Amino acid sequence: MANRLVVVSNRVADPRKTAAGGLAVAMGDALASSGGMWFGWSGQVIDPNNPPPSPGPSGVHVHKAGNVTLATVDLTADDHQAYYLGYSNGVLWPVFHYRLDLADFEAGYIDGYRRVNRMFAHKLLPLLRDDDVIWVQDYHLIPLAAELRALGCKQRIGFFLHIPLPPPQILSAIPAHEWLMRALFAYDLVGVQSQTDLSHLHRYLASEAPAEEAADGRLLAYGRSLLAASFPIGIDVDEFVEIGKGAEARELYGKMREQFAGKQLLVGVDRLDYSKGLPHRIRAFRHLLERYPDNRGSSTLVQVASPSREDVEAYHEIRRELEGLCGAINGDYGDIDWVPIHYIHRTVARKRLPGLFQAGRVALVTPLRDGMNLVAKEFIASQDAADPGVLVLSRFAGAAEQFADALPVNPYDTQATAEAIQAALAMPLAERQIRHQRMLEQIRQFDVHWWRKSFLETLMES
Ligand code: GDG
Repeated sequence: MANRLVVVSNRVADPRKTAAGGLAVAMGDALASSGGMWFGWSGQVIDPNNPPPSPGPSGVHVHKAGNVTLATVDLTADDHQAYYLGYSNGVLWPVFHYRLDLADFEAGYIDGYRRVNRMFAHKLLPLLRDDDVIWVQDYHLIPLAAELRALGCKQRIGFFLHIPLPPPQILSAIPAHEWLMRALFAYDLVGVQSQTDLSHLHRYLASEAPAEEAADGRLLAYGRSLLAASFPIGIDVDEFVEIGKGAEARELYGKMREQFAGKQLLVGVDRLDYSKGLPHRIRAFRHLLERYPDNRGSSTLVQVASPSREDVEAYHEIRRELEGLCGAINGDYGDIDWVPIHYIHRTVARKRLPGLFQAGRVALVTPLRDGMNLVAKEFIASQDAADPGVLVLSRFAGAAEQFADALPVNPYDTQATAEAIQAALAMPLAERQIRHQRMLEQIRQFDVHWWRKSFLETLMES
């Protein structure tokens, strides 16, 4: 692509550094291959009455990272509270994950959300070139294109939603839902993770706008047209395989083999987030020990729950609940020489992560809702094809649309989940091999390079 790529997301990461995962990896890959600019929040919260030395008259910090320009802006404490904690993570994140019960529709939040999106547009516009292609990421920035268009921006702008898009009945509980969904029409292309999400968008617009579908599949509403499609995000399979061959991963694998010799290991790796279904998963594991006592003394669950958004209240509760559940199982079932659950509330270095996946016989990926879930793909990429582990996967993860060869579970049904875990632990080698081979083909075909290329090509043709 000859045009310069400009990625805009809430946070920005240096693509040369080994990133923490998820979005950072995908964006780093997209930018590093073509060069370009990455614009977003610096991560700094400032006091407007006592600001730190200004980055310049524009208020934008600009750094070069190889062939990528990183341009970041600071947020005031009020903006951080209303835009980031309040609206993005206190309204959009819970509602888009079907958790209306956790949403806090306080009126002031949406003002902050609009204010920061407008501020982003004002700071970004002077940095743009005529032939730039702009790719906006995720729920923090839904109205950004509308704000840019209001300032006269004519460049192509695409949007990708990394989290699920809920059904119309849930979406329309957001007081400003119409404004939010109308804002999507300022984009030239809107991408979602799954066919399910896409069908929800169509149904919402058909009933609320109401939109009509044109012959070419575009949605016509609000006097405009919208091209929307699903682009399931993938991982960089080769990169993950390479990390898996590195010293740090091999060392962790070796240690785990030694520490858990003769045990069947189940692994879970998630941000500590209520969407990931961790308490349900722990209850299913308890049920497994109850229903299939042979697992006592022989099966161990290693659950990494990396700290996330600790300044949002709902996250404190899930942490307490999880600690209570794990402690109770270890107390009730553990023995001097066997601990059922190793629960780790820390971030494991990315270079070590494949070692943990390699040691796992079964991966538990059981979110209550997930846009995609990259951990499922990283687990498959890490397995030894000659003796692979089994993926137990929630039917409510976007990844479930791609993985017919995982063992599907309804995470709310803890008994059935326990049965699926037992089936995974008992699965014969030949079946494990064939399932793994087919899932590996999937993640290789639909990897992160495919995701980037197919989104950007569609945007350029739009
Ligand atoms: C959002 C959507 C969508 C986790 N713990 C550690 C760690 N991780 C890494 C994983 C993986 C990434 O973080 C998590 O990605 P997920 O896809 O599982 O989930 P979200 O963070 O919620 O991401 C999701 C994704 O965006 C991409 O579109 O798939 O549905 O919610 O890479 O490995 N990495 C390290 N230590 C940890 O402890 N290093």
